[in-house]
Amino acid sequence: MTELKALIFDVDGTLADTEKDGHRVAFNLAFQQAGLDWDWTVELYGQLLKVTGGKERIRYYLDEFNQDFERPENLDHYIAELHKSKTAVYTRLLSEGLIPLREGVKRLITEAREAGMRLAIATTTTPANVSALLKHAMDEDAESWFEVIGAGDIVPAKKPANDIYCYVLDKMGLEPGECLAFEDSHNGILSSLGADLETIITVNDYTRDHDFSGALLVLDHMGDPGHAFKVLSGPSVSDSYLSVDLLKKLHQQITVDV
Ligand code: XBP
Ligand code: MG
Repeated sequence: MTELKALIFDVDGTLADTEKDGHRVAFNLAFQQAGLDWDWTVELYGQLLKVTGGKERIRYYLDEFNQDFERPENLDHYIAELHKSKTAVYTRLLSEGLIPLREGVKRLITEAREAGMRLAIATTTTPANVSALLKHAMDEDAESWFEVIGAGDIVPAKKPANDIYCYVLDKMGLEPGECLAFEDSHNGILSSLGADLETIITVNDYTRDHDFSGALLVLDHMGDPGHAFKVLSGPSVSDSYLSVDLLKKLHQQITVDV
């Protein structure tokens, strides 16, 4: 039987609810700083999340929602600069402790480390954003807990492409069957399943109604002792929170079933 050796985590929406009150706010402040009147409301941002990656999302906004904007000659450069200032704002917001980790995240990651499990990150967000979140919301040294941090433009294609998960697996020298992935969105699970990774989903307000076909388990959150998760789809489990034991049991079931 294949042993469960590693856990690979998405960041935005999975480790923390970063989109509505973090990334969205940072985009709007960067737009203001650049003298733009663009306003990404909570509702509009939900539509913009269809496209992953901040630079890609700005371009999608101009293509689909703001065609009247007079584009500068070098649009790529303009977007890159705008995005740079968005990253500066976003990391500042994180350093002010604006975004906490989601329920159960730190507990599960701590338990996994103690159990000797290998840990990695696979995300489309900019590396500086991952560092800031881990440092300010998890632990001063949390970045060092993760053997590989696959983030941002390190791969040619962002999620829903499987590139970032393939990159992480390759760096770790692991087969997909030795790992579990954690995601929160349709684009995320397309990416992880595209790399043949069994995936556990924790939904959030933006992703609750997404299609999670193929997920191993869909939960409202990871749960904690005293605050049980709700299983939204998948096998019925008697546990009330994600623990290393439960992950091993789920993984064993898949390996036995195959
Ligand atoms: C996260 C994203 C990112 C962030 C913005 O998706 O889509 O684009 O919203 O980050 P996932 P940057 O959780 O699937 O990785 O602005 O740094 O690109
Ligand atoms: Mg996500």
